[in-house]
Amino acid sequence: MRTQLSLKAALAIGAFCAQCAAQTYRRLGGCPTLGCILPPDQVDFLPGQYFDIRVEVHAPLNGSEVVPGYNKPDTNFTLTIEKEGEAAKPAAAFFNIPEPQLETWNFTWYEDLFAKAANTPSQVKVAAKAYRRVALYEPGQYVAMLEYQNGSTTYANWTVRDIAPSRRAKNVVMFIGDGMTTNMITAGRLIAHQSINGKYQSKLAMDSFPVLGHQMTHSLDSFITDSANSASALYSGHKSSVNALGVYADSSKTPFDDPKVETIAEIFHRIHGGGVGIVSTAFIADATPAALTAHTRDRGQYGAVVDSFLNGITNYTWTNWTGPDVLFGGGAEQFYPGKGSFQGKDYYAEFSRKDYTVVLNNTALQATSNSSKTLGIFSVSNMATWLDRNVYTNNLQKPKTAPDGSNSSATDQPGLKDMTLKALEILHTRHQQDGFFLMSEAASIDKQMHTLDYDRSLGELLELDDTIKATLHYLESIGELNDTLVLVTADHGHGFDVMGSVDTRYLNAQDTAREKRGAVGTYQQSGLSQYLVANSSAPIGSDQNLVYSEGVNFPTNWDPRYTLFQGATANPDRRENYQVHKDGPRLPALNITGFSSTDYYVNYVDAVTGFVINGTLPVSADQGVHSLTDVPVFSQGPCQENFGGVFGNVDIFFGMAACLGLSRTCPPS
Ligand SMILES: *[C@@H]1O[C@H](CO)[C@@H](O)[C@H](O)[C@H]1NC(C)=O
Ligand SMILES: *[C@@H]1O[C@H](CO)[C@@H](O)[C@H](O)[C@H]1NC(C)=O
Ligand SMILES: *[C@@H]1O[C@H](CO)[C@@H](O)[C@H](O)[C@H]1NC(C)=O
Ligand SMILES: *[C@@H]1O[C@H](CO)[C@@H](O)[C@H](O)[C@H]1NC(C)=O
Ligand SMILES: *[C@@H]1O[C@H](CO)[C@@H](O)[C@H](O)[C@H]1NC(C)=O
Ligand SMILES: *[C@@H]1O[C@H](CO)[C@@H](O)[C@H](O)[C@H]1NC(C)=O
Ligand SMILES: *[C@@H]1O[C@H](CO)[C@@H](O)[C@H](O)[C@H]1NC(C)=O
Ligand SMILES: *[C@@H]1O[C@H](CO)[C@@H](O)[C@H](O)[C@H]1NC(C)=O
Ligand SMILES: *[C@@H]1O[C@H](CO)[C@@H](O)[C@H](O)[C@H]1NC(C)=O
Ligand SMILES: *[C@@H]1O[C@H](CO)[C@@H](O)[C@H](O)[C@H]1NC(C)=O
Ligand SMILES: *[C@@H]1O[C@H](CO)[C@@H](O)[C@H](O)[C@H]1NC(C)=O
Ligand SMILES: *[C@H]1O[C@@H](CO)[C@H](O)[C@@H](O)[C@@H]1NC(C)=O
Ligand SMILES: [Zn+2]
Repeated sequence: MRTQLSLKAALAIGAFCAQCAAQTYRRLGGCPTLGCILPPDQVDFLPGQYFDIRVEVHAPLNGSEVVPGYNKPDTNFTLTIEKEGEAAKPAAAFFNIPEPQLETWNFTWYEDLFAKAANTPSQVKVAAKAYRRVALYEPGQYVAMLEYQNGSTTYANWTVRDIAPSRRAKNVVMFIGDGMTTNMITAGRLIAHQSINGKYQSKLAMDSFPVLGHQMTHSLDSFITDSANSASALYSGHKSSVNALGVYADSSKTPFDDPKVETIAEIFHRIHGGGVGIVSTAFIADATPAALTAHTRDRGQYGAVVDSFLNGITNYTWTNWTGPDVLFGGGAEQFYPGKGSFQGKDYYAEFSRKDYTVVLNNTALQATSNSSKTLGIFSVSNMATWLDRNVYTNNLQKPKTAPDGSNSSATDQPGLKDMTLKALEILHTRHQQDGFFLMSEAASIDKQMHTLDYDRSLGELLELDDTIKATLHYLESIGELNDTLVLVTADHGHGFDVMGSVDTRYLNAQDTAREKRGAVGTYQQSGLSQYLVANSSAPIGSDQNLVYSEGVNFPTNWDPRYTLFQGATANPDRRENYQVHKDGPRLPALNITGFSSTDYYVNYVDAVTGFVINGTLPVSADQGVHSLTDVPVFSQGPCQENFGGVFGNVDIFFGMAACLGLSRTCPPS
């Protein structure tokens, strides 16, 4: 009795220390105690949404969490589920599934920076079970209880939201400006729209949306998120850990067995047989597009991600996903046969075999039928930026970027607007009755912000805005605007802002760094924007054939004498001259021969006329990072009222799912 009580007390103390010591390094996110339930405490579900449950019991072998006399995990743990007001039942009985097999493994983790520096990982032994593809149908409160090690318990309180299965929107178009903040939108508006005496003569398309909200982007186990984690929250209503796509991260070795949660694309297809479009300017296996169909805790499993687009999750009983109607983006290296593709297979051929039309350039994209499923892959890696496709076009001459894997350059790439409009044409043609869900991502707002290329990042943001404008116009022309919920949001931010302007002629004429800094003008010396704004209906970079009521707005001059004094707060060592990089995207920092290859220094040829500014990040970082800020949510169409105010990123999923009528409050018969 005494021993047992002290063991229980020791387990409690171990759990307490896990929280206080392991702040930035964790044994397992979402599991502060030695008994883990995933999905963890405080999560919400859509009625009828499929998910897996993972339970793990941990026995620390060394490190700060060791419990005297406890060096192997209890294998006789039990999980019960209780619906509020009803009796608790063993989980397998509750879900009417066979009791899962016991699994065991071990893993190591670092408790803090000292442990990492000394290479003394703590070891943990694990006993675990996974309850696969279950669902909760009746709205209300549920308590999952894990009892382990003779008397220790972990609770997870779950809420099944009270969402009626009625459908209000036929279609959803979700725009994601990756990394896009209100500060970036403000800067984009400044350089692309004319104002007279402080009054704008035109505004962004986003500015016209009737409802504006803010979403909080925190993840399950860190307050700064990455795009995998945040996309999972946006599409599934479940926050996760950095690098995880559509799963809660467990501690097992394989990145494919983690407990999954069903995404909006999968549910929409399963319930309504609706059309799904996935469009991105990133390599298409990247996190934001990937999170719609992939279920892995490692976003780096690019080949498997591409396989999941086409085949869904093949190795577990999961949904009846059969591939999107439209998949457009970059990332050819995961498609042509070779070391980048899943099992070395030719994924152009795999898609063709399943009746996809495959297009590899913009000319072919525009000419292709509106009625077939279509795969469009337009470059190796990320697609070229708007600025390089439209202004500094020599930068498209980059060998080995062609999507066929040859040595040639990808010179005929569509922009986000071309891809999005074609996607809409196909989705509309194929899904007149059941509607569609389209996710369109401006990925390089984030990517160019990471490498501190503010001009390219803002160019991408303006291209997104132009795409939004064209989308609203197109939806109206086909009579679908009133039936379409249109959302514009981001997945997280970067600490970017504009603080004034820079007289680049003065800067270039000075000799020393301290003198060059005198070129920065703040407050009244910031003056007015010197970026020239096109004021016609067919300015640079626009599609001449597409008629809008107002002109699209991009600057016609990206190299004025007075530029923006702009920057982000998290940086590697870098040089700044506050001038557009005409020779291609920036490379602010790199590793230098003769020094440790994991330390990054200023790239001296980046911004030669500028001056060195030392970084704020660890020297192992060669680019900027994400930040804490809430990000905007613009909405219009059916259910727009559900997206005003301040809410969590997961609420976007619940809002879209509610509007599309995706909840099911009783099991399929
Ligand atoms: C396993 O747990 C059950 C109840 O939770 C208990 O009745 C049984 O004795 C335990 N078995 C072992 C081997 O500890
Ligand atoms: C961890 O697991 C591996 C393989 O499953 C095994 O060889 C090893 O002995 C285990 N380590 C500990 C400390 O249990
Ligand atoms: C735990 O034990 C392993 C194996 O002996 C050792 O390598 C590691 O440094 C130990 N960790 C701690 C925190 O003591
Ligand atoms: C579990 O704990 C109770 C008292 O807390 C004790 O009587 C019992 O022997 C323990 N069982 C095991 C298997 O340790
Ligand atoms: C979880 O549910 C249990 C049982 O209903 C309750 O006692 C506990 O307060 C709840 N915890 C939280 C954080 O809501
Ligand atoms: C799924 O199973 C197949 C056949 O065993 C295997 O080839 C493939 O690698 C597995 N996929 C993943 C993502 O693990
Ligand atoms: C575009 O792709 C088509 C085949 O789909 C090909 O015939 C044509 O040459 C390509 N054009 C360019 C500019 O690469
Ligand atoms: C696709 O639809 C658009 C808009 O309705 C139309 O202009 C275009 O000709 C169609 N393309 C093909 C190949 O049918
Ligand atoms: C769309 O809704 C607006 C406002 O409710 C209405 O004036 C308009 O006629 C509707 N258009 C169509 C095509 O239904
Ligand atoms: C550092 O640079 C060298 C060549 O300059 C390259 O081979 C190496 O991979 C780089 N290391 C890292 C960590 O990027
Ligand atoms: C500042 O940056 C330069 C260039 O990368 C580097 O040599 C120097 O060590 C940095 N200073 C500090 C304090 O990191
Ligand atoms: C999943 O596939 C879609 C499209 O083929 C069907 O419309 C759905 O009815 C189907 N769902 C189930 C549960 O079979
Ligand atoms: Zn990013």
